[in-house]
Amino acid sequence: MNLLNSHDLLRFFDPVAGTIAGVAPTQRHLGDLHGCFADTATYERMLAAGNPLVYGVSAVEPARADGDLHYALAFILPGRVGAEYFMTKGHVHSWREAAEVYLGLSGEGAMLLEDETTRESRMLPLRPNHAVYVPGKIAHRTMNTGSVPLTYLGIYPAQAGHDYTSVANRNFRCVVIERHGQPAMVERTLL
Ligand code: S6P
Ligand code: ZN
Repeated sequence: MNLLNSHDLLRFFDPVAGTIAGVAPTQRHLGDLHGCFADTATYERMLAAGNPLVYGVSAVEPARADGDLHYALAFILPGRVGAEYFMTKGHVHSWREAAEVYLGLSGEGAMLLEDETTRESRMLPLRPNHAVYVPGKIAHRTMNTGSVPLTYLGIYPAQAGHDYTSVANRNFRCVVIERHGQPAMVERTLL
């Protein structure tokens, strides 16, 4: 097999829309985010009034051989459930050792990282000219903290996979809320 023909060598993306030409985004609506928001009363009220689109992910995942890379361009729309910013479901990689690099492209956001074992949490900014390194074994979730769509690119090993279940079962220890006009990380149980 010719190596140069077996890979998806070139793609064109829109850094403001957060989409890749020829790739249909996987769409996540508010109803797909059950259990993510600490303010369940506001979540249920918003869901009853409609089921808005929250984010979309366009993944380029052509091959799965050792050493291959995958990448995904994502957008998260601006919005909040109570004080909590619109966010992704969040996951840890099925192959726990798989790290990932996020590059902020447009808008303003934050990433919540959580060590699976110690549950130590960090909040990091994600915006243009910011690169966030997500080490292996670290659960990660992204939120839009601004007023326009947040877009970013994530690059990860082809074998990484997504484990949503273990994150959904124990949830992130912290949530990111707007406080005095700024993103702040607080313990979920304190909200
Ligand atoms: C994949 C990478 C991102 C996320 C995207 C959506 O490893 O971390 O492309 O898939 O941020 O988040 P989630 O939690 O719905 O996959
Ligand atoms: Zn990931």
